[in-house]
Amino acid sequence: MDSGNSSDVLPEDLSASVESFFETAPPLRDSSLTAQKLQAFIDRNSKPSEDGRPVRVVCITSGGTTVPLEQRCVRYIDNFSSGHRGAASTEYFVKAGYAVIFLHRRGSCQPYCHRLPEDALLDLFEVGEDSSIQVCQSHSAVVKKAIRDYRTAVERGQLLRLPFTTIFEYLQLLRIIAISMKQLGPYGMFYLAAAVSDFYVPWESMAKHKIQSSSGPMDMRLSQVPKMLSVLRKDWAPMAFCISFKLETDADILLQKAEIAMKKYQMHIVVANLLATYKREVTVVTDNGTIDVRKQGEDSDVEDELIKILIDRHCKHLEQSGI
Ligand code: PAZ
Repeated sequence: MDSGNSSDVLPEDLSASVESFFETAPPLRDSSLTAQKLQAFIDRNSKPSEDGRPVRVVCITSGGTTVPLEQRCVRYIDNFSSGHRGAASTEYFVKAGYAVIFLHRRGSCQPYCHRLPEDALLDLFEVGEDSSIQVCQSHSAVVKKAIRDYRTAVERGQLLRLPFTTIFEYLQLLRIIAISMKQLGPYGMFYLAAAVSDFYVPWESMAKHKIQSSSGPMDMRLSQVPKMLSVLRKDWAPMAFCISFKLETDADILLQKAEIAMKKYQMHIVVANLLATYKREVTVVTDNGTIDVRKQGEDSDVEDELIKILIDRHCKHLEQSGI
């Protein structure tokens, strides 16, 4: 049984840096509207489903966070992530009956849309002689499927999309989501695939206006972003099932780094992937071994296999939680 003994107190220095991060971050725009939408989504999905079983809810994070260098931001540091993994994973979780909170970078890949042809949007349509607009025959099957799948997910109340751009927005939203999901206990899951900045410029020490090149070469000191995974596990949603991702470029250190992250942040699973191969293979790292997951064919997604394994582990987590 997961006793929630991950809810030990946080080290004092971490608590202080977390508090200072949130106190000094620029406030979220529309935070009360977001909180309302989130609560309505969680309430709807806290009720048992038609088969009498409680709905499982997963928060999927997707895309990279930015670190602004100026308060009126012209320049920023970015993190590598197209959002493809998060978008594809959302579809597989929805198909398996989960409700998904899709916390994504604005402009990154979206569930169902990313299946559409990569052609320019306007190449998908044609204007008929009567001026009606139609999808070109060559693309109609794929467009119909994307629309149907998307509408079904939304109509069944299985998909809530929340956007972020900066590290400040991302962490504030993650905190609101996690605290709202606490009530779901072990039925809640976090699938943290976003590429999150490790360093940032605190808002109060950030240049207010565009940094001028006429001032010559620039020296910049970045602060460390507090390790929020610990806070998520210990404080925000201690009973939830937590999966984080580890991306490396050096195969020799990947598994070791994933195992360290798993222990340090008390993750249930860390999914390890290499920049050179992450689209076709990942390794699931658990406290009792590793599982290599590969995509099964040219038209398949590695996420299809991955999500099956994670759902199986989540079921075991529910059993161990005495549910
Ligand atoms: O978004 P994407 O499909 O282009 O890439 C996914 C990924 C490589 C960002 C993800 O699998 C991942 O490893 N995220 C965590 C990155 C990190 O270690 O910070």
